[in-house]
Amino acid sequence: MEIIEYKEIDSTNDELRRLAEKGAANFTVVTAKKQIRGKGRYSRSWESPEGNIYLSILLRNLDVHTAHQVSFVASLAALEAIQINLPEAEIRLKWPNDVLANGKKIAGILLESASNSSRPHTLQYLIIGFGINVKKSPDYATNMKTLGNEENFAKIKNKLLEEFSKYYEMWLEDGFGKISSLWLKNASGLGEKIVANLEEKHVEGIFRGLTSNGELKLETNEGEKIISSGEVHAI
Ligand code: BT5
Repeated sequence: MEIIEYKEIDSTNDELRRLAEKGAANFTVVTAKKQIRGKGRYSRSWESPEGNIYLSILLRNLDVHTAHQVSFVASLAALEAIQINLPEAEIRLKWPNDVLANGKKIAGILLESASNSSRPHTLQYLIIGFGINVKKSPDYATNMKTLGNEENFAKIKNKLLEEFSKYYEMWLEDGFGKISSLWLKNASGLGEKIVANLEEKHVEGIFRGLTSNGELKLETNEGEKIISSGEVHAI
């Protein structure tokens, strides 16, 4: 595993994409102390001052149909890396890929992929970007320092990479089943009423779990609905 560290970069995901286009190997990692244009999903921005962790991992040769399941692998790794430093806090996972500490967002994960025109069933690469708030966060979110830990960046990063490798191996060997049940054990809002804000409408229902492929199962007044993308909020 090669780890490339920057003091400052536009976005660790963007840098890793540039390196991937030049042939960077499977499991190349990019980290930065600060990002100038940190990104969330749907072109949102990710506040990225110095004092937090910004880390992206490159994976190659994944199946197009199951690659999105790596977001659950990544969430579990982030959970472990945060929990070890905040043993007292309640760490929960929010579909599809947020990590909450005592109910507030402490980490976000962004998956970006590139397809392969000559091999349409295999991704050319997948980039998994982690933003973990260690010392700083926006007012509506939280960070490790606020929650009382003695932050040690190297320890958190090493734990994140170690746990990611462990869960990734588990996923490669055993498929999504085990990962899914571990994720559900730590999920926020299971059995509770939530609303999924899709592009054009809002769907309300009880969060009943995940499908075998990682979609969200909602029990609504019109029966079970499967949500494969979008936003979910507790109501
Ligand atoms: C995410 O997006 O949660 C994915 C964030 C991924 C960031 C990492 S950092 C390393 C790598 N390089 C990048 O450029 N990105 C990845 P989303 O679910 O769309 O959430 C974005 C929303 O979270 C924003 O619209 C804000 O409301 C909120 N937000 C922004 N900065 C935050 C922060 N530092 N902590 C908590 N919430 C934040």
